[in-house]
Amino acid sequence: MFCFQCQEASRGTGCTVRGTCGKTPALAALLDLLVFTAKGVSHAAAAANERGLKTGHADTYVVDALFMSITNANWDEPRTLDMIRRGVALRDALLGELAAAGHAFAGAQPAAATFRAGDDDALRLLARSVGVLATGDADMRSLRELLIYGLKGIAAYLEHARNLGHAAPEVVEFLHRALAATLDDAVGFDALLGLVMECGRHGVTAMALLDGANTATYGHPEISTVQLGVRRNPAILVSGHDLRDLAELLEQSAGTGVDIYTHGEMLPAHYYPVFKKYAHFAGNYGNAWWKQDTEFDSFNGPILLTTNCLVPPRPGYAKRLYTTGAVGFEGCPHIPERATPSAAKDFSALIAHAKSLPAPNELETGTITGGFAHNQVLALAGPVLDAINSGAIRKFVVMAGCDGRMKSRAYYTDFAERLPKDTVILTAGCAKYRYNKLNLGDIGGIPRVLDAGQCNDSYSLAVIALKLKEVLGLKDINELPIVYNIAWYEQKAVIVLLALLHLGVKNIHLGPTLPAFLSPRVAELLVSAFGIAGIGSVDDDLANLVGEPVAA
Ligand code: FSO
Ligand code: SF4
Repeated sequence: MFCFQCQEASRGTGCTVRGTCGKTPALAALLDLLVFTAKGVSHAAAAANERGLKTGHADTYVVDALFMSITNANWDEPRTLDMIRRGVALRDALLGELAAAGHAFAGAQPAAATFRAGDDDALRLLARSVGVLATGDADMRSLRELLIYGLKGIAAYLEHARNLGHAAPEVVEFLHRALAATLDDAVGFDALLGLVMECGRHGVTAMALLDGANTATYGHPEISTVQLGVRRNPAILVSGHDLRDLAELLEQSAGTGVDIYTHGEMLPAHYYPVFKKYAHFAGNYGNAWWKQDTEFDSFNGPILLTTNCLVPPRPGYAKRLYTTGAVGFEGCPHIPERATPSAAKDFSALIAHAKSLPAPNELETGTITGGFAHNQVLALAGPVLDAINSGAIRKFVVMAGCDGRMKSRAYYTDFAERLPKDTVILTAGCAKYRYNKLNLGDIGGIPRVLDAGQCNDSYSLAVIALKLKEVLGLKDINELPIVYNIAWYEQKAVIVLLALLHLGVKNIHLGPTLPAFLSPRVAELLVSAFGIAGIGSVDDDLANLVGEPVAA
């Protein structure tokens, strides 16, 4: 196997024996083949789009396939094989339609568009030859994968928006075109780089789409206090990012005596007005995704994973772990898709299961505050501007992104703790768990950690920055008193980064390590064009980013 798509790539270069995440070579190969299949589908769909043919099934398929291949999402080999077969059938149907419409592809067709879905053994054999290393040139491989990871992030956001009935056809068209381009040796370094940058533009659209879908459906996030302790009722823990899954579970569990808690990236659901009306929406339990192996154990009740990150479950709670959507794990019950787009998923099995189990063991007590998405922050624009103008707030530090298990991520706790008192942290994503329970105080009533929400809500931070730029009358987003020290882990963070680059943000610090998939040439390009840098010591970075003197 060879995989280098996430921040925990072994030795900072790539996992070759087994994933740091736990992915086996067999699963890694099948996920490679799934992406390869999606490329073949997109190859056909891009041609169909050019001819004005409808590609609805291919659109759904490619979004789902890419989402399933994201780090810590789908761990289920039979399900992956099934998905590969479905893709081949879809691709061939689309190629048939194209032929019937008189379309003739120029030149030899890529293998992704022609391979046959043989038996499982044949697919597993093929899977071993279609991975990342199939692109021999290191720079081309780097750009192709950077583009694909950005597309995976877009796919995740499109899937969530689709679940709420929102679509962006132009982004899906790009997705097909860009994915197809990764099969085409005629698309050289510069053209690929152009697609990577274009991907950032579509990333902004996809995040705006999801923001619109979430807020139109569940209201605008507002300042909220979230309980960290537990009640005495049996309960269900919900993790991942899918708000519609949570909404349906809340509705179906109301009045059953079962409480609902959030874990990891579901925490920001507490900020939405629509969810607050549920008295049994009890609070947040635990921390970021990588702590689930201990925290799920002590929760006692069933757990619903709506998206990544799912860590391979320990035996202690595997029997009460349920998956749905893109996420899956062999042996764990999977809640099926909606029968129709307007139908609800059926969570009755989880609710019945919860009733037979004890209440959660308490991990901590107290509260945390969040809900500082763009609408709420802009509602506070007056006091925020006053604080900036008076110098009470000297700098905003964007510390959005992901958390992970690497010990070196203690840097972020240290950095947050040692930031001067006239700075405010803007955050989104599970990165916040490194500092959201510290008592960092406030500046004239404005908390020093403003949590906008999930990783996709990084969009909110961009909206806030653009609004600040406008009201402060600045020409360039980089003139704002905002610096960026972002933590990344998986591919959704890649699209957030590309989106920020598209918006013109420069000098982003990215850690705890730079992506293994950036070849020296591609990394150098990002450094020279955008000033991207890694992280150093907390002292040096405080000095660089907020002008704090280096400690003696
Ligand atoms: Fe975290 Fe995982 Fe939201 Fe990611 S839970 S790491 S970027 O999947 O999606 O921030
Ligand atoms: Fe390694 Fe990350 Fe790939 Fe898992 S997803 S195999 S940890 S690079």
